[in-house]
Amino acid sequence: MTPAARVAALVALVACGPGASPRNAPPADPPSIASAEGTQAAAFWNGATVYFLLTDRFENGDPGNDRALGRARDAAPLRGFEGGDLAGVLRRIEEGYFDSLGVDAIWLTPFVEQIHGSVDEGTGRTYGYHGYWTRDWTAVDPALGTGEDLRRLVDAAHRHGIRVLMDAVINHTGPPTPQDPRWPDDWVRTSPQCTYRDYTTTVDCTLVATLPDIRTDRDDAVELPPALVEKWRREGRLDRERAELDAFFRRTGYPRAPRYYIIKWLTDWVRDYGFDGYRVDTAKHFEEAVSDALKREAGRAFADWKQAHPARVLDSLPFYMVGEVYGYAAGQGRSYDFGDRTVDFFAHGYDGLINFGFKGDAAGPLDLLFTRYAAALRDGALRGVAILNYVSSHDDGSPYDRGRADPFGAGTRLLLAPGSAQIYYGDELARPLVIAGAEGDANLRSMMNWPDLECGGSTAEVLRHWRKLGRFRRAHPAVGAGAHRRLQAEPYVFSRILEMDGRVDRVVVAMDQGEGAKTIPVGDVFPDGVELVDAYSGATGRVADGRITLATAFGLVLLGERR
Ligand SMILES: [Ca+2]
Ligand SMILES: [Ca+2]
Repeated sequence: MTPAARVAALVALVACGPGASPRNAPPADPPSIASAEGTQAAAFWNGATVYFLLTDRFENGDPGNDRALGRARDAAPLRGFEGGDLAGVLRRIEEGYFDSLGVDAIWLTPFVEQIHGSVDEGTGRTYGYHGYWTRDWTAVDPALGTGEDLRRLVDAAHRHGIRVLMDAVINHTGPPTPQDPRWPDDWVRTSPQCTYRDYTTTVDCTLVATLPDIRTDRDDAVELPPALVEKWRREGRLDRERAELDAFFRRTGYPRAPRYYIIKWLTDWVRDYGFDGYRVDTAKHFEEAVSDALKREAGRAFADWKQAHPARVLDSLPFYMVGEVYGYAAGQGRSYDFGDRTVDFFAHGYDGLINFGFKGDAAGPLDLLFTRYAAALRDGALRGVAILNYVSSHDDGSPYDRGRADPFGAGTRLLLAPGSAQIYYGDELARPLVIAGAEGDANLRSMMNWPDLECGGSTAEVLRHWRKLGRFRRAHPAVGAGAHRRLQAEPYVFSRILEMDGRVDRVVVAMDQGEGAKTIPVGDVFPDGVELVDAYSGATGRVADGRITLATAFGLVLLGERR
């Protein structure tokens, strides 16, 4: 791929779709973050918008699967399966909901088969509706749909030029219950519980009391758990699964240790369905060798999928892995401190990390945040890697603006910040984060508030705001990945410029403007005579004397060249 083609792929994001010529990445090892391909990938992902949703809580596309597995209806409020499913996500993809928000990638909560029973961790009886309580890594949970539903979802997303990130859990199994036997002792430990004092008390321990910790440290061979053997025999696929495992271990030469079984199962979804990346759960609770191997095998699986489906390949971007290192903040650079040891997760398979510092940074001066983030990502400690910013999430009980007092301001901050933007489902509809009767994280996970949108009013206005920003972001990778410069302090005006191999994307953003006529300095970003369009209002004008005058009804102006 020539440098110019690489830039075209980066800048013309929307143009990447079915029918684009396949450019298969070299299959062997994933590119290192220091490589040219890695730099291109970091620019893409920092400019990208990722939509994170809980499949069970987004849209019920198939009421026929709501009672799958006969799970009891005895959960505490918002702690059982609520009916959302893969068919519901597919429906929204096909109707263009994600396109309308400028979404580049959808991150689905884990869809693999969950425990059938429930546990109470002190916040009420809870089922595995969230997907983080695995029972079988090789099956789709029937309450969310079928393998065919999953295939349709990924294919439809790709047709829309949208990538799909799978949520990969490797640190723990689901909790044992009367219906869900504990995995054998050579697979898991059930004590001690993590105390987070140092590396060992974060890694070699159970995350919470109920979650058996996979023995990711072991290298000696283990047998398949008897319960899984029995399940697969019942389902008529035991021989096939065993043969596939034999082939995997023969090909890779890995020992038959627990982590490699799970890596085989996780990467099969990539090879068979074409997932474009992983969001890796609880990344600081297992050894770096695990993420190294997971990335290596996922990269191979992705290359295999591309080779087998040339017509469906989006472009040459390599497999992407973003980690959840709980508490990591962009300000920490590349060192996460366990107390007795620091780890550079970016050197162990992760192209990006979730930025738990954004919500705090976003509460401070905006130009300070923008200046620091852009500098770190472009020329500083985070050069060549990505961060994923968020204002709310599924397990952050102290999000930015918990009361949804200003969903417009939250959208402006998130979607104009350097780095990837994570829209958590409902951020764009001001979905409430405090729910009467709900305990703990259930507050953050209500059913998507589509009815509020149908009512119009302020919810529809909030969505319009997020859509304009999201589409501006998608059209202009400079927003998330470009160099930042303040052009005026008050009212605040700034520019972002992304140069890649001779092609340049430029934007100027003006905030806190009054309604009506406004004059915005564009510095030397755009030469006199150039016609600019304001993506927020649709107004156009020409630059004269280093400024542009427009009349719009809004305080926010999003300027780029008319294309
Ligand atoms: Ca359903
Ligand atoms: Ca662990």
